[in-house]
Amino acid sequence: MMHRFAEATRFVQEADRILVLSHLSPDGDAIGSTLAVGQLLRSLGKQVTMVNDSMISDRFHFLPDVNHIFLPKQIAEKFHYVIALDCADEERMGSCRQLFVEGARVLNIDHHATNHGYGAVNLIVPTAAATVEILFDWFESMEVAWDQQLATYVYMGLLTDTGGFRYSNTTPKVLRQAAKLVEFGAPAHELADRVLESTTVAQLELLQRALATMQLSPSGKVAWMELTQGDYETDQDVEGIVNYARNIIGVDVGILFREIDSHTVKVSLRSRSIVDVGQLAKSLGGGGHARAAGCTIHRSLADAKKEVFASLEARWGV
Ligand SMILES: [Mn+2]
Repeated sequence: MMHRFAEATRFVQEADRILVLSHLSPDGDAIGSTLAVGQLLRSLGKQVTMVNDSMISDRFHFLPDVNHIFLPKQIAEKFHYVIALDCADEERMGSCRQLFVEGARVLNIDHHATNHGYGAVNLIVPTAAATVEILFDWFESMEVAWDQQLATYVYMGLLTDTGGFRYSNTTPKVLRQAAKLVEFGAPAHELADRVLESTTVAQLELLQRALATMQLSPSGKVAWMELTQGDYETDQDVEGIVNYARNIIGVDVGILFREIDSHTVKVSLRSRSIVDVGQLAKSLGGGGHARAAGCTIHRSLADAKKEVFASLEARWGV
């Protein structure tokens, strides 16, 4: 890995103007890694433009400099050097790709097992709990001077991608990194409170509607909920709802079916231990991790449900 870090460092050294981006509908790891790399590059005297395809969820608005992450349409120039963070593939960048010059060099830093290495330089570590875990090691290899802000960004990614240090990706290494980040000044309690323990009335009302639709498969191993058009206004309100299905004792797979329009359904998948929902999502044209994944199915809600249940039955017998 050390020579990969050196390659990444060289990539940064040879560029002066760098576009930093992450995946659409960014989560805490995507936003934390974008802001962390932005700060690192500025400290090295580089001109940095941070961009994301989607609006940043309100819950992250307290993070310093988060208002410097722009939408692609707000940026006029095009870039020769791009750092892509937490993006399993180029589609996940959304419209950010319009800001690349033809043949732009990409540094691809990610922890998704499905990432095939679309960059000129690739730092892909599928065993990492979060993209920020890789950044932590890269920064250490550069002997970066940590401050509270940088520690906050990196901690944010660890916190959210491990579900508050509860998921199976919470390794001793993650906890050691987290401990160091708290020593560097990351406000652990405040971050958990703002990001994991806070909700809006709209979010609770949506949860209420979703819970009212909860159903269990005959085996008791699959639980699902559905939201139809008009149930919700923003993607951010939907975050986390799927976990309520997976959390039921005895359930292995929790699913949220979300109707976007009469022939498009977004499917969020969570599993406890048996079903690799990353593989399931991939077979349906999506992606993700073994325990958390998603896909979009271009069918009616009823047909999308049939398709997912048929795959689960055929491949995992649940
Ligand atoms: Mn991630």
